[in-house]
Amino acid sequence: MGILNVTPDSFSEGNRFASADAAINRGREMIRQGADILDVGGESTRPGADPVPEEEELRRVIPVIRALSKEVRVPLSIDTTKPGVARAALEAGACIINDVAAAMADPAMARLVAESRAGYVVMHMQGTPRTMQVEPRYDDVLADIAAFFRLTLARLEAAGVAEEQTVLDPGIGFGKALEHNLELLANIAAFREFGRPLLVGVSRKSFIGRLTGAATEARLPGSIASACLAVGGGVSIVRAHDVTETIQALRVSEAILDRKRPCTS
Ligand code: PT1
Repeated sequence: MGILNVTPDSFSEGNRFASADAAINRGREMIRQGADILDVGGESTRPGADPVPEEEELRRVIPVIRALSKEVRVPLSIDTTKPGVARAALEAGACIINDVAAAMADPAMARLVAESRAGYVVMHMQGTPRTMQVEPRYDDVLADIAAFFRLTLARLEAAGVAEEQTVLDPGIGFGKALEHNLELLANIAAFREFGRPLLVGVSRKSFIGRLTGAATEARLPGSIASACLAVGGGVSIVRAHDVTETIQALRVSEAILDRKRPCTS
Protein backbone atom coordinates (compact mmCIF):
# COMPACT_ATOMS: atom_id res chain seq x y z
CA MET A 1 0.00 0.00 0.00
CA GLY A 2 1.71 3.18 -1.23
CA ILE A 3 1.30 6.31 0.87
CA LEU A 4 -0.07 9.28 -1.08
CA ASN A 5 -0.17 12.34 1.15
CA VAL A 6 -2.07 15.30 -0.24
CA THR A 7 -1.03 17.85 2.34
CA PRO A 8 0.24 21.25 1.24
CA ASP A 9 4.02 21.66 1.15
CA SER A 10 6.07 24.81 0.82
CA PHE A 11 6.28 24.49 -2.98
CA SER A 12 2.64 24.23 -3.84
CA GLU A 13 1.21 26.31 -0.99
CA GLY A 14 -1.56 28.46 -2.38
CA ASN A 15 -1.68 26.55 -5.66
CA ARG A 16 -4.20 23.73 -5.41
CA PHE A 17 -3.71 22.56 -8.98
CA ALA A 18 0.01 22.22 -8.41
CA SER A 19 -0.50 20.10 -5.26
CA ALA A 20 -3.17 17.91 -6.86
CA ASP A 21 -0.99 17.46 -9.93
CA ALA A 22 2.07 16.59 -7.89
CA ALA A 23 0.03 14.02 -5.92
CA ILE A 24 -1.44 12.46 -9.08
CA ASN A 25 2.05 12.13 -10.56
CA ARG A 26 3.38 10.62 -7.36
CA GLY A 27 0.47 8.12 -7.40
CA ARG A 28 1.29 7.14 -10.99
CA GLU A 29 4.92 6.68 -10.00
CA MET A 30 4.09 4.38 -7.06
CA ILE A 31 1.93 2.24 -9.35
CA ARG A 32 4.79 1.94 -11.87
CA GLN A 33 6.94 0.86 -8.91
CA GLY A 34 4.48 -1.94 -8.11
CA ALA A 35 2.11 -0.60 -5.43
CA ASP A 36 -1.01 -2.79 -5.18
CA ILE A 37 -3.08 -0.15 -3.35
CA LEU A 38 -2.75 3.65 -3.07
CA ASP A 39 -3.72 5.20 0.26
CA VAL A 40 -4.77 8.83 -0.30
CA GLY A 41 -4.80 11.10 2.76
CA GLY A 42 -5.47 14.81 3.28
CA GLU A 43 -5.13 14.98 7.06
CA SER A 44 -1.88 14.12 8.81
CA THR A 45 -2.23 11.72 11.74
CA ARG A 46 1.37 11.81 12.88
CA PRO A 47 1.95 12.61 16.56
CA GLY A 48 1.09 16.22 17.39
CA ALA A 49 -0.79 16.86 14.13
CA ASP A 50 -3.77 19.21 14.21
CA PRO A 51 -7.14 18.24 12.71
CA VAL A 52 -8.05 19.54 9.24
CA PRO A 53 -11.59 20.90 8.60
CA GLU A 54 -13.77 18.65 6.43
CA GLU A 55 -14.09 21.18 3.59
CA GLU A 56 -10.32 21.47 3.34
CA GLU A 57 -9.78 17.71 3.49
CA LEU A 58 -12.33 17.25 0.67
CA ARG A 59 -10.64 19.92 -1.45
CA ARG A 60 -7.32 18.13 -1.07
CA VAL A 61 -8.23 14.49 -1.70
CA ILE A 62 -11.27 14.37 -4.00
CA PRO A 63 -9.64 15.77 -7.18
CA VAL A 64 -6.73 13.35 -6.73
CA ILE A 65 -8.97 10.30 -6.21
CA ARG A 66 -11.22 11.28 -9.12
CA ALA A 67 -8.26 11.67 -11.51
CA LEU A 68 -6.43 8.50 -10.41
CA SER A 69 -9.56 6.32 -10.39
CA LYS A 70 -10.11 7.16 -14.07
CA GLU A 71 -6.70 5.92 -15.15
CA VAL A 72 -5.37 3.33 -12.71
CA ARG A 73 -6.55 -0.20 -11.96
CA VAL A 74 -5.26 -0.59 -8.41
CA PRO A 75 -7.74 -0.07 -5.57
CA LEU A 76 -7.66 3.40 -4.00
CA SER A 77 -8.00 3.78 -0.28
CA ILE A 78 -9.06 6.96 1.54
CA ASP A 79 -7.20 7.68 4.78
CA THR A 80 -9.78 9.60 6.79
CA THR A 81 -11.73 9.52 10.05
CA LYS A 82 -14.61 11.61 8.62
CA PRO A 83 -17.61 9.78 7.15
CA GLY A 84 -18.34 12.78 4.88
CA VAL A 85 -14.87 12.58 3.35
CA ALA A 86 -15.07 8.78 3.08
CA ARG A 87 -18.44 8.97 1.31
CA ALA A 88 -17.22 11.56 -1.22
CA ALA A 89 -14.06 9.50 -1.80
CA LEU A 90 -16.08 6.36 -2.53
CA GLU A 91 -18.22 8.37 -4.97
CA ALA A 92 -15.02 9.64 -6.62
CA GLY A 93 -13.73 6.08 -7.12
CA ALA A 94 -12.09 4.85 -3.89
CA CYS A 95 -13.13 1.40 -2.64
CA ILE A 96 -11.37 1.13 0.74
CA ILE A 97 -11.80 3.30 3.85
CA ASN A 98 -8.70 3.48 6.04
CA ASP A 99 -9.97 4.93 9.30
CA VAL A 100 -7.35 5.42 12.02
CA ALA A 101 -10.19 6.17 14.47
CA ALA A 102 -11.94 2.83 13.72
CA ALA A 103 -15.40 4.44 13.60
CA MET A 104 -15.01 5.75 17.17
CA ALA A 105 -14.88 9.38 15.96
CA ASP A 106 -18.35 9.25 14.37
CA PRO A 107 -20.97 6.44 14.41
CA ALA A 108 -22.00 7.48 10.88
CA MET A 109 -18.78 5.82 9.70
CA ALA A 110 -19.99 2.30 10.60
CA ARG A 111 -23.27 2.93 8.78
CA LEU A 112 -21.41 4.15 5.69
CA VAL A 113 -19.15 1.08 5.70
CA ALA A 114 -22.19 -1.19 6.04
CA GLU A 115 -24.18 0.38 3.22
CA SER A 116 -21.25 0.93 0.83
CA ARG A 117 -19.75 -2.58 1.21
CA ALA A 118 -16.32 -0.92 0.92
CA GLY A 119 -13.17 -2.43 2.39
CA TYR A 120 -12.52 -1.09 5.89
CA VAL A 121 -9.22 -0.85 7.78
CA VAL A 122 -9.85 -1.07 11.54
CA MET A 123 -6.83 0.57 13.19
CA HIS A 124 -6.11 0.79 16.89
CA MET A 125 -5.25 4.21 18.32
CA GLN A 126 -5.05 5.28 21.97
CA GLY A 127 -6.14 8.94 22.21
CA THR A 128 -6.03 11.34 19.27
CA PRO A 129 -3.09 12.26 17.02
CA ARG A 130 -2.57 15.57 18.82
CA THR A 131 -2.04 14.01 22.26
CA MET A 132 -1.59 10.25 21.74
CA GLN A 133 2.13 10.18 22.53
CA VAL A 134 1.66 11.76 25.97
CA GLU A 135 2.17 8.78 28.31
CA PRO A 136 0.58 5.87 26.42
CA ARG A 137 -0.50 3.17 28.91
CA TYR A 138 -1.57 -0.46 28.59
CA ASP A 139 -2.06 -3.34 31.03
CA ASP A 140 -0.90 -5.73 28.32
CA VAL A 141 -0.59 -4.10 24.91
CA LEU A 142 -1.28 -7.31 22.94
CA ALA A 143 -4.27 -8.37 25.03
CA ASP A 144 -5.65 -4.81 25.15
CA ILE A 145 -5.49 -4.42 21.38
CA ALA A 146 -6.94 -7.90 20.78
CA ALA A 147 -9.85 -6.89 23.06
CA PHE A 148 -10.25 -3.67 21.05
CA PHE A 149 -10.40 -5.66 17.77
CA ARG A 150 -12.98 -8.05 19.26
CA LEU A 151 -15.16 -5.17 20.50
CA THR A 152 -14.84 -3.14 17.30
CA LEU A 153 -15.62 -6.11 15.04
CA ALA A 154 -18.72 -6.79 17.16
CA ARG A 155 -19.82 -3.12 16.96
CA LEU A 156 -19.29 -3.12 13.20
CA GLU A 157 -21.19 -6.37 12.81
CA ALA A 158 -24.08 -4.88 14.81
CA ALA A 159 -24.07 -1.96 12.35
CA GLY A 160 -24.38 -4.37 9.43
CA VAL A 161 -20.72 -4.54 8.34
CA ALA A 162 -19.64 -7.96 7.02
CA GLU A 163 -16.50 -9.34 8.61
CA GLU A 164 -15.16 -9.91 5.09
CA GLN A 165 -14.98 -6.13 4.60
CA THR A 166 -12.45 -5.69 7.40
CA VAL A 167 -8.67 -5.56 7.74
CA LEU A 168 -7.00 -5.22 11.17
CA ASP A 169 -4.11 -2.87 11.98
CA PRO A 170 -2.51 -2.50 15.46
CA GLY A 171 -1.65 1.16 14.71
CA ILE A 172 2.11 1.33 15.14
CA GLY A 173 3.01 4.73 16.66
CA PHE A 174 -0.59 5.65 17.52
CA GLY A 175 -0.49 6.10 21.30
CA LYS A 176 2.36 3.63 21.82
CA ALA A 177 5.71 3.90 23.56
CA LEU A 178 8.75 2.21 21.98
CA GLU A 179 8.25 -0.96 24.04
CA HIS A 180 4.59 -1.19 22.93
CA ASN A 181 5.51 -0.90 19.24
CA LEU A 182 8.20 -3.57 19.60
CA GLU A 183 5.89 -5.89 21.55
CA LEU A 184 3.25 -5.55 18.83
CA LEU A 185 5.65 -6.11 15.95
CA ALA A 186 7.30 -9.09 17.66
CA ASN A 187 3.97 -10.78 18.36
CA ILE A 188 1.83 -9.63 15.46
CA ALA A 189 1.03 -13.28 14.69
CA ALA A 190 -1.24 -13.24 17.76
CA PHE A 191 -3.79 -11.24 15.74
CA ARG A 192 -4.13 -14.02 13.17
CA GLU A 193 -6.73 -15.54 15.53
CA PHE A 194 -9.28 -13.08 14.07
CA GLY A 195 -8.95 -14.67 10.65
CA ARG A 196 -8.79 -11.27 8.96
CA PRO A 197 -5.97 -9.80 6.82
CA LEU A 198 -3.47 -7.77 8.85
CA LEU A 199 -2.00 -4.39 7.84
CA VAL A 200 0.88 -2.43 9.37
CA GLY A 201 2.32 1.02 8.81
CA VAL A 202 5.91 1.33 10.03
CA SER A 203 7.38 3.51 7.30
CA ARG A 204 9.79 6.16 8.68
CA LYS A 205 8.06 6.15 12.08
CA SER A 206 9.66 7.58 15.20
CA PHE A 207 10.20 4.20 16.93
CA ILE A 208 12.93 3.64 14.32
CA GLY A 209 14.44 6.99 15.22
CA ARG A 210 14.23 6.13 18.93
CA LEU A 211 16.13 2.89 18.33
CA THR A 212 18.75 4.17 15.90
CA GLY A 213 18.94 7.96 16.08
CA ALA A 214 18.14 8.10 12.34
CA ALA A 215 16.35 11.22 11.03
CA THR A 216 12.95 10.73 9.35
CA GLU A 217 14.35 10.61 5.79
CA ALA A 218 17.07 8.13 6.84
CA ARG A 219 14.75 5.45 8.26
CA LEU A 220 14.28 3.25 5.19
CA PRO A 221 16.47 0.37 6.43
CA GLY A 222 14.59 0.21 9.75
CA SER A 223 11.26 0.53 7.94
CA ILE A 224 12.13 -2.39 5.68
CA ALA A 225 13.40 -4.55 8.55
CA SER A 226 10.15 -4.03 10.47
CA ALA A 227 8.01 -4.63 7.37
CA CYS A 228 9.77 -7.92 6.58
CA LEU A 229 9.48 -9.21 10.14
CA ALA A 230 5.79 -8.21 10.22
CA VAL A 231 5.20 -10.16 7.01
CA GLY A 232 7.01 -13.10 8.64
CA GLY A 233 4.38 -12.85 11.39
CA GLY A 234 1.52 -13.05 8.92
CA VAL A 235 0.92 -9.43 7.87
CA SER A 236 -0.33 -9.18 4.29
CA ILE A 237 -0.52 -5.41 3.68
CA VAL A 238 2.37 -3.02 4.34
CA ARG A 239 1.78 0.75 4.17
CA ALA A 240 4.97 2.34 2.85
CA HIS A 241 6.49 5.49 1.34
CA ASP A 242 9.34 3.76 -0.53
CA VAL A 243 7.55 1.36 -2.83
CA THR A 244 10.40 -0.01 -4.98
CA GLU A 245 12.71 -0.76 -2.06
CA THR A 246 9.97 -2.20 0.15
CA ILE A 247 8.69 -4.52 -2.58
CA GLN A 248 12.16 -5.87 -3.28
CA ALA A 249 12.71 -6.66 0.40
CA LEU A 250 9.25 -8.23 0.74
CA ARG A 251 9.68 -10.39 -2.38
CA VAL A 252 12.86 -11.85 -0.98
CA SER A 253 11.32 -12.32 2.48
CA GLU A 254 8.27 -14.04 1.03
CA ALA A 255 10.36 -16.38 -1.13
CA ILE A 256 12.23 -17.48 1.99
CA LEU A 257 9.08 -17.71 4.13
CA ASP A 258 7.45 -19.87 1.45
CA ARG A 259 10.14 -22.50 2.07
CA LYS A 260 9.57 -22.59 5.81
CA ARG A 261 8.80 -26.06 7.15
CA PRO A 262 6.25 -26.59 9.92
CA CYS A 263 7.43 -26.56 13.54
CA THR A 264 10.45 -24.29 13.10
CA SER A 265 10.02 -20.79 14.50
C1 PT1 B 1 -0.95 3.28 9.88
C2 PT1 B 1 -1.02 4.65 9.48
C3 PT1 B 1 -2.17 5.06 8.73
N1 PT1 B 1 -0.06 5.56 9.77
C4 PT1 B 1 -3.03 2.88 8.86
N2 PT1 B 1 -3.15 4.16 8.43
C5 PT1 B 1 -0.22 6.83 9.39
N3 PT1 B 1 -4.01 2.01 8.57
C6 PT1 B 1 -1.34 7.23 8.66
C7 PT1 B 1 5.57 8.22 14.24
O1 PT1 B 1 5.62 7.55 15.28
O2 PT1 B 1 0.05 2.82 10.58
N4 PT1 B 1 -1.96 2.44 9.57
N5 PT1 B 1 -2.29 6.35 8.35
C8 PT1 B 1 0.85 7.84 9.76
N6 PT1 B 1 0.81 8.10 11.18
C9 PT1 B 1 1.97 8.20 11.94
C10 PT1 B 1 1.96 7.75 13.25
C11 PT1 B 1 3.13 8.67 11.38
C12 PT1 B 1 3.12 7.75 14.00
C13 PT1 B 1 4.30 8.72 12.12
C14 PT1 B 1 4.31 8.23 13.44
O3 PT1 B 1 6.55 8.84 13.79
